[in-house]
This record gives sequence, C-alpha cells and structure tokens, in this order.
Amino acid sequence: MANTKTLRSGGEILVEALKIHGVERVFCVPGESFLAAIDALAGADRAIETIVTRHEAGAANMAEAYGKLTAKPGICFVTRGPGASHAAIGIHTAAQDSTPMILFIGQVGSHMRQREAWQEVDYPAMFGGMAKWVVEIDRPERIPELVSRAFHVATSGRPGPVVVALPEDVLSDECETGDAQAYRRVAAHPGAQDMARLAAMIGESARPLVLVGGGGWTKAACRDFAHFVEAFDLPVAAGFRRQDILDNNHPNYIGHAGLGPSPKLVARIRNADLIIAVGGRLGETTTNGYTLFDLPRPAQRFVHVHADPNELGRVYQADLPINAGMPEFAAAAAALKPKGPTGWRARTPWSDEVKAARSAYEADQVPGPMPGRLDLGAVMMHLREVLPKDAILANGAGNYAIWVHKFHRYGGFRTQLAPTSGAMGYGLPAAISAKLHHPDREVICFAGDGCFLMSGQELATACQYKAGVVVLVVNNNMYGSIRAHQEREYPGRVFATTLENPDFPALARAYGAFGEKVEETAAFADAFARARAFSVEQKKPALLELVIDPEAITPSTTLTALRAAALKAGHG
Ligand SMILES: Cc1ncc(C[n+]2csc(CCOP(=O)(O)OP(=O)(O)O)c2C)c(N)n1
Ligand SMILES: [Mg+2]
Repeated sequence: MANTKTLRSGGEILVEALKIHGVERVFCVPGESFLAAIDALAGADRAIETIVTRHEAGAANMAEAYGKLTAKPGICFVTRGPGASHAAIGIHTAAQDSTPMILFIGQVGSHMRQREAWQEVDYPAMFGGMAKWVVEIDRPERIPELVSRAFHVATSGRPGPVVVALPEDVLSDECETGDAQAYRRVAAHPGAQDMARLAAMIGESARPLVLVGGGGWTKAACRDFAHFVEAFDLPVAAGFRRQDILDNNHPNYIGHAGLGPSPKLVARIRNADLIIAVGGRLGETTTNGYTLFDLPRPAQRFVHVHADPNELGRVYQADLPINAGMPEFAAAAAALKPKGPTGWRARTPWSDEVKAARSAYEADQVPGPMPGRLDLGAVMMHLREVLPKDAILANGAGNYAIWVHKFHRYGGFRTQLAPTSGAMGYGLPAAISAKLHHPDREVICFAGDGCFLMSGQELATACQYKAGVVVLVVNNNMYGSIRAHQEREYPGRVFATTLENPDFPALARAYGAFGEKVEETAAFADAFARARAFSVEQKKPALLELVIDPEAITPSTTLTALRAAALKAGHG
C-alpha cells in the first residue's frame, strides 16, 4: 500500500487509485474538463492503456463490454454535459445487463457549480435512476476513499454502473493523501440449508429445468455451474442474450428463452414441475413479456437465485429464494451430491426428457429456406463450421440478431457480447473491446445496416489500435425490426423505417479496413476467408456487407406474410 505522503494532483491520485484497483485499460474521448487526469494517464501509460474512441457511446460501450468480459469494472472517461450525454447509453446497458462499470466525468470547477456553467450537468439527477451510485468528488483528499467505494459498489451484489463526477479543480489541485488498497468484491454466499433444500427439491421433482442468466458470471463460476447441471443431469435453458454461460455444445443445453422463443422450449418450461432460475432477473425479454410464468406465484415449484436480495420476490414469489453471487452459488452447487453412489449422471427420471429437449434444440437450429439470393441461415451454418469454439460474437439490436442467437452455438464464457438492453450500435465497440482484450481470439461483429451506422465510426478506433475484428453488416435497407412491428400493428403503412445506405465496403476501405459486398450464398465462404485473412495479417478490421432480401424479416416468416396475417386479424 503506497501511503507515502507526497504532494500529488487529484488526477495523479485518481490514476494511482485505478492502478491499485487493477485497471489495465481505459476508454475515453478527451475533454478539457479532465486534462489533469489525462496527463496522469500519460504518466502511467505503460500500466494503463488508454484507448481513445470517436464517440463517447463507443467508449462507454467498450468499457461495458470489458466489464462483461472480465467481471471487473470497465472504465470510461468523458467530458461534461455533451460527453456524459453521449456516454449515457453505456450506463443504461451496464444497468440492464448487470455489468460492472465506472464512468468518470469531468465537471465544471467547484467555484462555479450550481450556476449552469458551461456544459454543467447535475449528474446525480441525470443518472440517478440508471446507475447504482452517482457521486461528485468535492476534494482531492477524498479521491482514494470514493474511488474505492465506486469499485466496491460496481462489483458487489448485483454488478452495475457507477458514475463519478470530477470537478476540474479537484483534479488539478494538489494535496497529500494516502492511497486505498485494492477493492474486494463483496458477495452473499448461499446458506447450507438453502443448498440442501435445493438438492431435496430436485430429488422430489419429475421435470426440473434450469433457466440461467443475469450478470456476475466468471469463467470459474461457469465451470462450477456445468458440474452442477452434469451431476444432476439438469436441462439448461438460457435467458435472453445470456447464451454463453453454458457451452451450447453441452448435451444439457436446450436453447434460449428470449424474444420470439421456440414454442417447444416455452412448452417445456411451462410443463416443468421445478424451475431453478439462476442469476437472472426474469425480465420482460426472458419471460416472453411476463407470460412464461404465472404472476406473482408461478405454477411450478420455483427456486430463484439472485445476487441482489431486492430482486427476490420483486416479480415472482419463489418457494426457495437464494441470495448469492454467481461464483458463490455455483461453487456450492458444484459441491452438492445427488443421490446414489455415482450421482445421477447415468440416468435420472428425467434423463430422456433432457435428451428430447436437446434434440428439439438441435432440430430448431436447422434453418429453413429464405427468400433472396443470400441466405443468412446458410451463412450462420458456415460460421458454425469454420469458427473456433472460443470465437466471440458481438451484436447490437435488430432482426438480423435473431439469426445469430438462433443458429450460433456459443462456446461458453465469454463468447457472446450482446446487450440485453437492446441497444443498437453496441456490436462494433463491444467487438473492438473484445479484440483488444483477447488479440488471439477471433471476434465477429454482426450489425444491421441501421445498427452499424450508429457506431460505424469506431472502425477508425479499430484501425488505430489494430483491432482486427470481422464485421458482418446485414443490409436490408431498413430498420427491419421496426418495420416488422409496423406490419404487425399498421399493416401496409410503411413509414420512417426505410433507409438509403452508403456503399458500406467503400466506407470501410476509406477507414483503411477491408470491404467487400456479398450478394449470394455461394460467395460467402470465400469472401469470409478473405476478410478473416486480412484481419489477421493487417491487424485491422474487415467488413462484409451481406445484402439480404428485405422480405426475409426473420428466419421463419416474410414481410408479406406478416402483413397478410395482420390484415386478416383486422389490424390497420
Ligand atoms: C439505440 C436504439 N435506437 C432505437 C432502437 C429501436 N430499434 C430496435 S431494432 C431497430 C432497427 C434495427 O435496424 P437494423 O440494424 O438495420 O436491423 P434489422 O432489424 O433491419 O435487421 C430499431 C430502430 C433501439 N433498440 N436502440
Ligand atoms: Mg436493417
């Protein structure tokens, strides 16, 4: 612990604190409001890599993705009002996705606070409903204490975002102060009685089912979780965009609940007599608009494991609520012994049901034909064949993501970066963050034509920092997801959803990236091989524009069919 008291600026004290708390990389767009912190980062450049992005949403999304990848707080620095406003999307995603993250914002000097000085914003008011904690530090002496608290709050219980505002003078003033020590994440451990009860409830059930999700997972926790489900031979469904907690090649993985879930999986979940919900909040997307379980008392026996006691009993009443962090729960679950000398792995009363559920999942992963010359289902099949198991797939929001979530088999923690918040523009910054963290792993970004242009300028960041990601832009010349809703609710009244797009490959090449257009299925494999080779050799991004037929709105229906069904139902 560096407690030698020398005169240091607030910026230096802050950067020292970041080093102490194990920060290896920060994402930022600079601003004159935190020059002293930037200068201190320059002094620490070898200890803390500073990634400068082209938009604060990019920086915030990269920090959020870092938090998802590492379970350590992703760190983002932005300037006052305008920077903070751009970065807000990362805070929202970190909140909904339960991702540890800290956003440091420059603030106007203390002597002019409360006058609505230039770019002044009241951050507790702005972020109060979104972040776990918002603080403005009023003296450099308090930086070690409050930054330590920020790390504790971001990582403890249900992880989430913290916002720290730093008035200009607090960063530039000098003082003598001691440093904190590295933070320690605080988590609840499940009680022995709870775990015994869980084992007993599994023993009493005929059709148990695990629904896994939420934040706070680590690689070790996922390994323990896999041991638990193997020992009891439990079928595991994943929550919306939480598909990488259990390797999708695992025989006990049976698919994901989410937007437009498989009807067979929904039926299985409804028909289960014991639900073990681990980690997730059981939000709107995972519960199919709160229709999956009876409210507030599910018909099935219900176990709910969550890191935040406030989530237990918030929507659903569980027979057995367990407040625990995911690593703590998974370790205790892995230690549970099922009945019998060799456990239940060989055969349980529900083993045939697990096999049937797995077969149904695999059958559901065979894409049917789709209109147009380029078949996205076939593209996904090719990727499943050629991508290594540890490839990371990132995406934002849009109907194109349905193909990714439905047909890809995520290879385990952490191979999925997808916002449960449904934020467009997330994929590219998340992919860049992943590539910076795992330069040896393949990182693929999926984006729609709409989604891509919400963060496409970060191709410049990828080029600058040699992040060789492969970007697949699925182009249907529209905000397709909204067009689909429009056809359902207002059939035939197409408005504000059509897009005229730039030449995506030319745009990519202008950044120094690889760019090619793919218009038919047969051309994809070779184009993808060229894109991959470029990204590896040049350590720069490669973009493929995948031109699909706008009719192909989901893997299972067309725009025309949606419209016809809505008209028949009397909408519009
Ligand atoms: C930041 C943000 N703005 C708006 C939306 C609403 N929205 C959800 S999907 C979508 C359209 C996505 O279009 P595109 O990326 O082209 O994908 P497509 O649905 O066409 O496959 C929109 C506008 C959102 N989810 N996030
Ligand atoms: Mg589109």
